[in-house]
Amino acid sequence: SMSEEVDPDLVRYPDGTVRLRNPNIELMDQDILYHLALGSGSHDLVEMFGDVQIGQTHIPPVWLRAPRQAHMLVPALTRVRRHAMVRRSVVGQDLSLLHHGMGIPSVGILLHEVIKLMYHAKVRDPVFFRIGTCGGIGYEGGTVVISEEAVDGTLKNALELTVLGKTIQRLAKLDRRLVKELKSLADPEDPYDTITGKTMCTYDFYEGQGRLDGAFCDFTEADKMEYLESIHKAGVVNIEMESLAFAALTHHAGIKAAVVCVTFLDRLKGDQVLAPKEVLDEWQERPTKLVCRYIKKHLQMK
Ligand code: R2B
Ligand code: URA
Repeated sequence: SMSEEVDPDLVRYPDGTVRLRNPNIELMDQDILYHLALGSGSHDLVEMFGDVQIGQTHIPPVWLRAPRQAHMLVPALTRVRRHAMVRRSVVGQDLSLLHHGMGIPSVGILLHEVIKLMYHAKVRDPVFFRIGTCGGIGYEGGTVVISEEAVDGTLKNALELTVLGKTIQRLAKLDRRLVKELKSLADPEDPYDTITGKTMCTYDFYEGQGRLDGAFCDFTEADKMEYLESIHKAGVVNIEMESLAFAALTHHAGIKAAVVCVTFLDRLKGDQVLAPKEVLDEWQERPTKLVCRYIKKHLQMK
């Protein structure tokens, strides 16, 4: 059965700190956030992260080299393990999580631990962003897409996961006001479009996204185009591989979240990512720029 609307009292303490929907955690002596290389016993998480307001995941590696954003980013702390790197910026209250995984399982692991990190650190009303790349449906490479909601490959607005042998569903909703605010921060002078729409999230880059150029392909180009045109008609503007879990798990946790991705190609025109690396690197800075505008605006208010 589908998870219902989230009751605010279930996910927040009166002071705005994150309340976990898991009674087990507070009964544990310590909680090891294995993939973040942090632990509630080994680290003073309140001291380290208690003032965080904004969290970003899946920031492209180019972030580390983007000179215009460097002032946002001097790391106060870095922890590296297999999956993720946590960085605090000196300006303050934002937290970047660079992770190199791809797809729903990877971002799901990360979100469990980052949501728990917010709880242990007693962070108030955090806002999460996923920044990344995608294929556009009818939009040329370099277009910035803010997701209105995430849907799976059958256009269902929910994440399905199997728990104890049963399939459960969690609504993949995103914050509508945050979408509007981000859209308003797009600069008309930007030499590219910033658009909003539905984001399709798939379990595969090739067959799962209707590509003709994988190791396998059991459909025709006409089948592919019919499918892409049909999802385009249904309001899908881009396809990527993490938004469903990101939207569903943040919504379930009652955490305000947004997904901002840049298109690397127009899937109505092809399957291969043809743009040169320098061009892709510049495109990847675009969602980061938009989110930086949001961060600057909100941190200045404090
Ligand atoms: C976008 O790009 C990756 C696949 O190339 C995947 O992580 C995603 O969502
Ligand atoms: N990422 C995806 O998941 N799909 C694309 O087409 C491009 C980037």
